[in-house]
Formats: sequence, structure tokens, C-alpha cells
Amino acid sequence: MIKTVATQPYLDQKPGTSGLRKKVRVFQQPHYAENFVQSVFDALGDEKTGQTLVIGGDGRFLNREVIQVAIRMAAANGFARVVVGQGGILSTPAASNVIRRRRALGGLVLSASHNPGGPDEDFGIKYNIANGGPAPEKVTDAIHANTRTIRRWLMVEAADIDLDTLGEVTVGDMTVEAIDPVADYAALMERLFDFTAIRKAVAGGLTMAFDAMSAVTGPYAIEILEKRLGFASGTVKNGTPLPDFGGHHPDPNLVHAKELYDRMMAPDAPDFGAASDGDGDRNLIIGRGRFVTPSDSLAMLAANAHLAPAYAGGLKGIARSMPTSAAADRVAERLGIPVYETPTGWKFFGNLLDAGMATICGEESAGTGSDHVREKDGLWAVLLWLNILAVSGKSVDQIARDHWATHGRNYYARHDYEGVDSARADTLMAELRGRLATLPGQTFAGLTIEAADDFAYTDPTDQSVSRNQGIRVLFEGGNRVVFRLSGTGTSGATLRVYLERYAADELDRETPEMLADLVAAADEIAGIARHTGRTRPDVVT
Ligand code: VG1
Ligand code: CO
Repeated sequence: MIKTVATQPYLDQKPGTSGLRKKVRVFQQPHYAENFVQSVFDALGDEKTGQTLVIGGDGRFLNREVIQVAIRMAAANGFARVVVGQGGILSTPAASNVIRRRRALGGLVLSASHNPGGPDEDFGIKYNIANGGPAPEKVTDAIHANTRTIRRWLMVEAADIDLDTLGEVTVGDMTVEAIDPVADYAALMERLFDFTAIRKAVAGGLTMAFDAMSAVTGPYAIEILEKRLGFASGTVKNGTPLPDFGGHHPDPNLVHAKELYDRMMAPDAPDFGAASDGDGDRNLIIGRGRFVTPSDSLAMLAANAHLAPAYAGGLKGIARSMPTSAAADRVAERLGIPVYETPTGWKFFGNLLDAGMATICGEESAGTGSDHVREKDGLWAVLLWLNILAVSGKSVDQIARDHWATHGRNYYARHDYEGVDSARADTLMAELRGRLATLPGQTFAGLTIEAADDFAYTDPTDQSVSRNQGIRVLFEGGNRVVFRLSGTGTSGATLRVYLERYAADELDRETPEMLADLVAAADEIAGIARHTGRTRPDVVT
């Protein structure tokens, strides 16, 4: 029954920050997806025999086709069971939860996250390990090595299964079980948060707007926000997952979720606004008249998490990615708990969470989560905010102002230069690396550099080292600029410039004004205009 199909390696299958992401047309090349999936399975060795594999995706173009292929391949590679979301749907955090609850060996999450979808846009495949989290670098390195030598992939001859019907079918010797993608996840959220308190606040007039961006969180948000918490029907906008996300970027930032932003800045705005991305792991938080940066959201959630049942006993520690602002560090310091600074990408939080060293983690890119799963979790952040609003009785704006009054404010922005020629972007970074040693003591745009380095991380649990994770330039007074290249794009390079200024007072100023000298310094230091020909970023978040 098992068929061996001959193939040739593709040399561009190196997983990035979060799995393999390419244009759909690239994935449609003969054997392309199969090669990658087989390379994942080969990296698992004999461990997979008799085990369970979870498969699901964000519903984007190619999702169903790749799921059918992966099921036939899983059967040929010795798995005993595949658990798949009905309709091929599982948000990234829901997939993480299913892997953990079902004690699966791992899971394939099919998504290119916040990247657009459709025949001319992006697709992606990510492998998650038994703890529910993204495969660590030693696993992704093994997968990549396999993609470079692969000569065959395995499948069973079987027809497509009906992904839309719940229940079990057999493929080869393997059982495939289609599950409700929302049920387990919604139950988990009910255990973590005070749904009674939130329901009471909603009955008392608390209103919200949620933009699911025609991506995977629609069904989750409708079930949890409208059905279980009682928010008015219509609270969830764009709630049906579409293969092309309605032609939009499912990226919850002020550019791509501008409609929500405008609504939240209007005088008749609801109390709370939120959005999530393609695969449901990111969150955008906007109170009436008050945008909360993701870095601040992490800090404010950590500071108030004790108001939710799951975190009432306190936090073990906080972890943040290096480019994320130090706002969370100030909370950790006040609470007397450790803070960990990791490279960009959720895979670096897994070990800290498994070891019980951190409870809450976050990234400046609108990712926040906790030890309830091993992925960032968009709706989790929304529900923690709602729990805090309901129990404290405060508005988002009040919570933000109180927070800054206690901790000071980390003004923060990220400037993205997209679609830059890769060679030019590499030259910019190489030049910067070459000058690191000479930077301390020099002054740019009136700011004197205290230290500069290329961030390297040693995992405190297994001592594994990850180098070249972004260039940090620290100025006197604790202000900072970070430069790194994106590892999730599918064409050209994206230069990310992260800007941060700490203010102990001056708590109510405009961010662009507070960061103007850092923007000028960043351009002088890295020669952004000189290398890229750009005088302003494409996206500011
Ligand atoms: C970006 C973000 C990073 C995030 C990653 C995956 O990576 O900066 O913080 O973990 O996307 O998020 P990069 O390498 O492009 O900067 V998602 O929601 O796209 O899975
Ligand atoms: Co995502």
C-alpha cells in the first residue's frame, strides 16, 4: 500500500522565524510541499511510529490540498492517528492546545500567518513539537538538512477524506479524526478567565469591536465573545475565514486594521477594540481613544494578570523578545520576578515555559501568550484584557495611564522597510556589523552611543546558543535602536528598525515626537537611505 515517490531536493526550504513560508506558486511546484513534509517526518526518526499527529491551518488558499497530501504521507510514515480540524481549520494557539491535550508527537500548522493569502500570495508550513510549541532550532536545522538531500517521499494510495464531517475515517492503517476546531480551545479559555465577571460587565454595558480580518479567529471569536460572553451579535467583524482573507493583509496593525483604529478613535467608539491575524496568534489592542503598543500590552497584562483566575497566584517570570520594549522589565522588577530576553520568534519561549521559569511571554509584533499553550495567542490576550477591564472596572485608557504613572513610559515604534533588494539589505547589515566595535562613544543626531552588539542568546535550560539575532545600539539614558532583517517574508528583504525611548515623566506625549531623534540617529548609523534608497518606512507599527 505504501508508495515511494522519487524526488529531487529544492535548495530553498530553510525554515525562517516561524516555519517555511513561500509564495503559493512556489509551493505548487511538483513535490515541493511533499519534500518539506517528508523532511519533517524524516527528522522525527522512528519516534513517530504509532503516534498521533495534529494537522490544521488558517484556511488560506492551498490549505485543504496540502492537508490531504499530508494525511496520505502521515499514514505511509507510520503515524497511527491524525487529528485534523474540521474544514482544515485550527488556529495556531488551538493547534498548540490540541497537540498538548491529545499527547500528540507534534503537529503541522499550515499558515503564513499575517502574510496575505490567495493564488498569488503566501503559504506556509510549520512543525510544532510535543509540547505544542514551534520546533526549536535543532529540529528546524535537521529538517533543513533533510530538504537538501531528499530523494523520495512516502504516501499511501487513498482518496481525499471529507474534511467537513466530524468523526473518524481510515486512511491506510491510520485513523483520521476530524474535530471541532473551537471546542477544546473555548473550554480552555473558560478555565483561565473569569467568564462570569466578563458576562456581568457586558450585561452592564461593556462594549467591544473585534476584527477577525476574514482569517481563522472568526469562528473562535463568535463562539467565545458573542455566544459565551454575551457581546452583541455583530461584535465580530469579518468573521468568516476566506482563502484570500478578502484580499487584505490579515495583519492586525494600525495600517492593515485601520478601519478598527478609526472606529476606536471616534467619539462613539465601543469600550474595547481588538483584532487578530491570519492564524490567530497575534492581537491588536485599542481602547476607546487609546492604542496600546504590543510591548505596553505585554507589560500591562503582566502587571494585572493576578485579576484573572489562572494567574491569581502570581507569575513565575516574564519573557520577551529582544526587540520588545523594556516596559515588561519594569513590571518584573517591581514584582520581584525574573525577566528573560530571547531572540525574535516564539520557538525561543518554549523551553522557559516548559521549565516553569516564565508564565507570560510577549513580542513587540503583537504576540502575547502564557504557559497555557506553547504559542502566542491572540484571543487569550483579548480575554485577559477583558477580564482585567471587567474586574477592575477601569477603561483601557485609565489602565494605561495608571501603568505609566507607576512604571514610566517606554515610547516605542517599529519602522519596516519592505521589499528591499536582498543584496542591499545584507550589505547594510554587514556594514553595521563591521562597525559595531567603533560605535560606542560616537554621537549621532545628538545621541551618544553607550554600547552596541549583535544579539546572541544562550538558552538557560539547555545552553544552546543562537547568534546574529539583531543589532542593538544602546544610547546613554537607556534609549535604544535595534536593526534586524525579517525571517518571515517571501520576496526581497524587510528591514526592521525598532526604536525605544524611556521617559520617567512626560507620560502624555506623541510617540513620533519622542522618537524623532532616534529615527534620525538610526538612519545615520545604518545609512538606511543610502543603502535602500528609502527615506521613510513602508509600515510603522
Ligand atoms: C515576525 C515577528 C516575530 C514573530 C514572527 C512570527 O518575524 O517579528 O516577532 O514571532 O513574525 O509571527 P520576522 O522575522 O518577520 O520579524 V506570525 O504571527 O507571522 O507566526
Ligand atoms: Co500569526
